[in-house]
Amino acid sequence: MSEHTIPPSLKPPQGGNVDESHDDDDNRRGGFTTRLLASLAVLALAGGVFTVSSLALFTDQESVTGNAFSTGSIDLVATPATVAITDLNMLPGDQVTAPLTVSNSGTLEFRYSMTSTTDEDTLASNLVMTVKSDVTTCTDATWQADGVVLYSGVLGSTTTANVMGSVATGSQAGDRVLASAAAEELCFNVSLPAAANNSVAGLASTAIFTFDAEQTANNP
Ligand SMILES: [Ca+2]
Repeated sequence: MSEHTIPPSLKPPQGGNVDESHDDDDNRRGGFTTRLLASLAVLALAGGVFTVSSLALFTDQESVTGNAFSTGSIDLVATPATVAITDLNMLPGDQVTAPLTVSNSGTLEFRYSMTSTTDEDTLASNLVMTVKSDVTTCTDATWQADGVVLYSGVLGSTTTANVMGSVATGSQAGDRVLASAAAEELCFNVSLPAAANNSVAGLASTAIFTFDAEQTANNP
């Protein structure tokens, strides 16, 4: 850095009238001293900036990448999606049997419950529906051979009949647990008892089966 030059305005007065009073002399000296100190302070600051920028430092920086987040999903799939079981023009003593597969297509384990809602109550309350798991062959002839009875009762009701488990959050009796990507086959059998009489002749009832799934984790 080149040598700093003190501006003439900051230099002490040269010569001057020796007859001037000491007070004036002192004021000029005081003003000069103040201006000189201020100027030196500015020069010192400027010099300081040059000094910092000329330092060489060792540094390091490390980045931790990939801190990703996502949420899981609950996705119950019932197959078939419609007309899982049907029988028209039934007579007393008739039955129909058909499988329905419940799959977990989400990424999280879930537990599910099932209800049945019908569009009338008379025939629905006379039809007997049985739902079983673990049936080897789900047909009229073989559905009773093995498996576990999950439900046996009316086909449903207009006010919604509970078939298995509970739609209430949390684990209740009858709730069924399925891991992600798992599936289970339910075997449905609907019969019109041989004792059915003319009071249910000529009726029709359609049921909607509703499955409700909920996460099992953080949901005791
Ligand atoms: Ca539940």
